[in-house]
Amino acid sequence: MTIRETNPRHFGSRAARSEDPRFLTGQGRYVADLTNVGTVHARFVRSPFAHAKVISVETSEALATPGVLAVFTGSDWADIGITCVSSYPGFQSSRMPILAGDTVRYNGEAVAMVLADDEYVAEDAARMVFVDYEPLQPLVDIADALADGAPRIHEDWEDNVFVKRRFVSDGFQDALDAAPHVVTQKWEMARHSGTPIECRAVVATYEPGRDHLTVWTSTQIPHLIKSGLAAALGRSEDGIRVVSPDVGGGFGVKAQLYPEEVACAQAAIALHKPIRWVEDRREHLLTAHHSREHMHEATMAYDDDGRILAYGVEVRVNMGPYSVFPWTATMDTGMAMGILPGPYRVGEYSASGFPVATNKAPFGAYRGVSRPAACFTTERMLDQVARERGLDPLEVRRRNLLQSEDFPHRSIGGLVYDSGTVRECLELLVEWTNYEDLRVDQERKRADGRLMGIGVVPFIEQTAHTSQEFLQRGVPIVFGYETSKLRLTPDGRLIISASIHSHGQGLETTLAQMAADALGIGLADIRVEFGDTDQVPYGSGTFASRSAVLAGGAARLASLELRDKLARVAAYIFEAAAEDIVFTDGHVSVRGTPTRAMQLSELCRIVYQRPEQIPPGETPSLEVSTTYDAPPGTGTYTSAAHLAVVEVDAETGRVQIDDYAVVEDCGRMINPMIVEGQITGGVAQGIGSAMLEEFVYDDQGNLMTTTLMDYLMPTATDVPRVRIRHIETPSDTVAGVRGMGEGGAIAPGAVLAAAVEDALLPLGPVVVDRLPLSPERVLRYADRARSNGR
Ligand code: MCN
Ligand code: SMO
Repeated sequence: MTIRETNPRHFGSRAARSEDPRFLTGQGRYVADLTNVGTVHARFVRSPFAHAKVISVETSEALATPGVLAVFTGSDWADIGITCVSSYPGFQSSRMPILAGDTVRYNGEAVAMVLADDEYVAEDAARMVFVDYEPLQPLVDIADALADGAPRIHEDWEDNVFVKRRFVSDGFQDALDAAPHVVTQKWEMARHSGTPIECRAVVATYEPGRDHLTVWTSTQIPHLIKSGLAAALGRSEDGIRVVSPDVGGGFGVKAQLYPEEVACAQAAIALHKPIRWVEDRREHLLTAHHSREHMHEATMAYDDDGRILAYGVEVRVNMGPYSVFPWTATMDTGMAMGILPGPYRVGEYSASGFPVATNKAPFGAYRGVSRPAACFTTERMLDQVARERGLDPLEVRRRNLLQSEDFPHRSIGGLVYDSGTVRECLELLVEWTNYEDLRVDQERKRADGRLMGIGVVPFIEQTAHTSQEFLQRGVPIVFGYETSKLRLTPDGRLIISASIHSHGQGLETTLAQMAADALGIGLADIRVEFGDTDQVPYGSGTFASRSAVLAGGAARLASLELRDKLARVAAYIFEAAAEDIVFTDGHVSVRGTPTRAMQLSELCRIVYQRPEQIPPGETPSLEVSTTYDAPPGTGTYTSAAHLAVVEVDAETGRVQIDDYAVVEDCGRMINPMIVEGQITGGVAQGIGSAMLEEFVYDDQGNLMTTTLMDYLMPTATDVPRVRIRHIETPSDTVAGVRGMGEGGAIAPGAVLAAAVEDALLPLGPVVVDRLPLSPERVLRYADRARSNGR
């Protein structure tokens, strides 16, 4: 798409984030800040068992507690639930209850909801709901659920797999059979999640006179929550308004409909009172959807030079018991099957995907969705090839990477890579970090008995996934587009209403930067609003690194249309040609005739308030709504390469990250400072995934890590300064932008595992096959390396 250049002044600048003064001075407005008169507080009674029959729920003592208004149980709402069915043939459907009925299927599943006029009373009364459980055999791990004779999570299912999918290219088996070398290896990534600062929170009100429900909820996807609530409650969408105010981090965790949202809405309808539920951290760790628990069995056939001949992966993901809305239970397996070939030439490919139902908490999105696991497996496989062929890991990548001229590339995983500079990113990274010198330094350190390791990983980040991609994934809602509505006020200020949302990404700033230049308007004169389904156009929300491309693209297109209209009006007033009207710094003038000029605000006032002065046939309005659907394909792809240098202490298991460097190409950057912030934040989360974060369950399916004392997140001392350089290759989207919000989190697992494995090499060879690399696990790898080295 070609777009007229619009005198870039704000687009591309390192503008300070306009939302930050609000956030940094404690003036953000979150769901928990809402105070409605007469609010009723909700607490949930949650199952202490992973799998059990619910024999009875005794509520009378709780109900007798002064201040308690109501207690709901599964039998009250037996007909309400969340169902999300994939269109893949054979998909076994599940219904996520709002409150569990006769069976609980994970530790923490809500069994009853207690409503009281005080939060503490609600909490105390929740302890007086007595539930009689009959424990059933829990299916904790993937192996438990797949074992012969395993009990079924859902009685009407044939087995515990939501759906089995397989892809095998025609020549795969022959290539495998004929290959001179084959490596096979199992890879595992621990269950963890996004863990935003703000936990979930819901306030719901119901006006019986209008039969109207308003639900404030901390979500990334307000319109989809509305659709999901309408379906779950059997109500029409016009009777529901969903508002998501400031969101204190989403990271994917807030990109699905939760039973608590439905429960609060239903309680508001039942009681005709405002209902408020603010999740605590324990509930969050226990029940806000988890992610990442992948197990891959990979086989790679390669030639003497380390070139990939065939690649096969069986992907199993521990999904918990239910298919979540709107993603379905196939989100991670489907995405992995598509993206595993990554930026490499893979001629023959086989992939199977088994989303496995278990008695762990439900599984949803987390920054990178499946790609951290896919990147981990593919990159770790290449590291094994390198070692077996006696090649430098960098060299193996060079031999297999797609070249610039290979793009656009239809991957054997079924994706269409629009363009890419992954090779250029890798070469710049290698040159910039003096890779050859790092290897020399490593030799010197090894001679001194120090364990230094280097990991290097190129990858592509699929972003702004299009309708085609979502169709391919079999999800019930196809999210390919977004809408931005631009309105100029009579005093010349611009309001952008966007269908996406912002939860820390800086979109209040960057959407303004996308629209500012066409109208010659300053960022201080632009307000961006999101999150209120009554106020902003329909759209699916912020996930899949799509907001810059889709909502930004829509804002850009709308700004050009508004400019055209203003130019026609100004041309009429100035008796000039519309092409000669220029917009700069809040002024409208005729090119080359500076005397014929007026303030933008004056022009806007004329349109709205002196319609007799505008050209005949023009409407007195300055409002444009534009929907942008990204170009066909499966999204626009960002290229990147990450490098880490670590030093391992084999006595304590401590891994010190001495350097972390990133080169990426997300096309034209709207705001390089924000892009760098996104990369740094993503890498910090990736370091958490790689080194620390793990939901540990015992063999009965009880979650052991329910506080931030035992679920460890990275802090400032765990994250080095991330060094970043850019390449800017425009894509074919509006303004040449590619998404990038997840990329930082995709590679760190693969990079750090490679670096640790490399560091341990002087002790002996070992395969670092599982994350996170806790000190305990590093010590085990060191022991294994020593015994392999003997
Ligand atoms: N940007 C830019 N130039 C580009 C591309 C992006 O300036 N070429 C800017 C964008 O304008 C936007 C930010 O970078 O301000 C991220 O843009 P984009 O890649 O479009 O991603 P989204 O805005 O759609 O954000 C979603 C993405 C996802 S999927 C997760 S998960 C995640 C992430 O963003 N969650 C986050 N980053 C997060 N950052 C914060 N602080 N909080 C979260 O919850
Ligand atoms: S996990 Mo991001 O919300 O796609």
